[in-house]
Amino acid sequence: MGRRSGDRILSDALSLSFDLLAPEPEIASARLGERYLSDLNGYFVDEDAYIQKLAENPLVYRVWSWEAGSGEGDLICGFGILQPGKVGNEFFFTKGHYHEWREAAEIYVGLSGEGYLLLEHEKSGESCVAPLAVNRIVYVPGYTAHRTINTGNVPLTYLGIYSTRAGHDYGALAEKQFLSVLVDRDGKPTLLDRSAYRTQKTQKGDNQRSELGE
Ligand code: S6P
Ligand code: ZN
Repeated sequence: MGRRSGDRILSDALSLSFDLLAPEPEIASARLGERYLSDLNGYFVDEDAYIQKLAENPLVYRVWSWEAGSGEGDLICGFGILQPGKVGNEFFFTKGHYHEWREAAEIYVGLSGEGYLLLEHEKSGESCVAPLAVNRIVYVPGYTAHRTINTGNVPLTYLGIYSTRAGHDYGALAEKQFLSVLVDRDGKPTLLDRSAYRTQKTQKGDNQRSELGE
């Protein structure tokens, strides 16, 4: 049974059930993308820790994209599962992107787990983290790079809802990276300036090496 809306009949094809906490989640009629640690080469500050962890090459996240309609005014729903883990002191995260159509905003809905969205404005470079957890939504405005970060011990699951016109621009960030990093400092997620953190890491590395007499 359906009801007419514009040129489309509303039907079961417009409704989807999902369970991201199932042992092997499957989302019918959605496209699955997977990213392993090896897909995040160059993204984490601590390169030694990255190389070490690469031996296991864990799955970092899965995203299903459900496109119920492909017209200009339609929406895509992304279902994300981001695993817990760290590279050095940096929590596992998604690659992060701008939307190709810079004006396109997005709404994230937290379903389970604990984490944050790292947001960075393209023009001002201003950045912040917004908590993403159950019963939390985050509005990502246009012109804003966004990355999901899992700061908990269990998978972080969420929805991201955005325009079919949005598109993804990964290149701009792959080159310059986010200006901030979220690291575990004495058990607390702490937002730090990336370049300062990198300098600190390198100096520590040098000190450790000199302590070892290398
Ligand atoms: C899409 C939306 C999410 C991300 C997902 C994975 O606009 O923001 O569905 O695709 O969180 O992140 P990324 O940066 O690898 O696409
Ligand atoms: Zn997005």
